Amino acid sequence: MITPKLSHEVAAALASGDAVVALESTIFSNLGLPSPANSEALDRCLDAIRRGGAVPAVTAVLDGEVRLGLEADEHDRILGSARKAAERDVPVAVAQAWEFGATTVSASVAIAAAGGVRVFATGGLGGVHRGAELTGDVSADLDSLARHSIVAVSAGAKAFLDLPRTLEYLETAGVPVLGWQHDWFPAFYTRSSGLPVPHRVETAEEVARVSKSLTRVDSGLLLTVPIPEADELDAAELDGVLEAALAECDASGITGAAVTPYVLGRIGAATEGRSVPANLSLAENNAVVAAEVAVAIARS
Ligand code: PSU
Ligand code: MN
Repeated sequence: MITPKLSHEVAAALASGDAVVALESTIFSNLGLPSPANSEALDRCLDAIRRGGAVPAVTAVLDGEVRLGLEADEHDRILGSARKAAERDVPVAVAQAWEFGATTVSASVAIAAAGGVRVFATGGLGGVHRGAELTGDVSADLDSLARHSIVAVSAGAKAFLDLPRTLEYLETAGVPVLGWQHDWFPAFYTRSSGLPVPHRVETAEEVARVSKSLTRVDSGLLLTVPIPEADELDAAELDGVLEAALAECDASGITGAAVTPYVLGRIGAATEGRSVPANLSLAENNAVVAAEVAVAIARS
């Protein structure tokens, strides 16, 4: 089992029962957002969590060490070039002393839970890919929520996934899916996928109560938060871009873990960069809600 190394601030917060929110590092690395938007995204998420009265805990593997919370002068290290580390890659990243393993949702959730952090914020969850009936490509993010004690906050799942199957998978895995003051499963850049979310919640206290009543010790839940209205992109335009980008992946043999960085790059180019402020806005907004939930859990 891993024992993550805690930052001084995270260790102090956990010792006194204060609110902590874990963040992944893939979205802030070169695999997630382009520079300098990645740096702005990180600052906005860290600030949002602090303003909400919680302590941020960025996860990463740095020089082969599993980290939960970074010291202030270390945050720059996650903005650079990275090797993507899902949960199953973490032991390898440690054994081979990777300089920077950028943790995905599955790795971050595992590290947060191992360190005793109960709330996690990200942009969009991985899920069931389109065509998964042939490729079998289902993100480890989904199972990780079923196996670790965590409240994961996201703007739904990544836009180019098969969202109906992603929701079906979460149902099969026994992961409660909640909608934050919203009836619809969000589609990342847009507020609604047109698919109803199984349960709507109105307050952080309600989420805290759900998290205390999970039926298994090591299990989590997904709290979906729609992107703020002002920053939403046009759904019809996005659909066209996604279809084209996925067709390019097929044509040029881009598969597996490489699909996300490629498609995100194409969306950025095709929307003339409008996807980037949208991505920043939803990530910050998720951090705001996650901090509120972490404070409610700490008080309850
Ligand atoms: N969504 C984004 N940008 C990202 C990711 C998701 O908008 O960079 C990352 C997250 O770290 C997520 C991972 O956990 O992609 C899922 O990758 P895969 O589909 O290979 O499991
Ligand atoms: Mn995959």
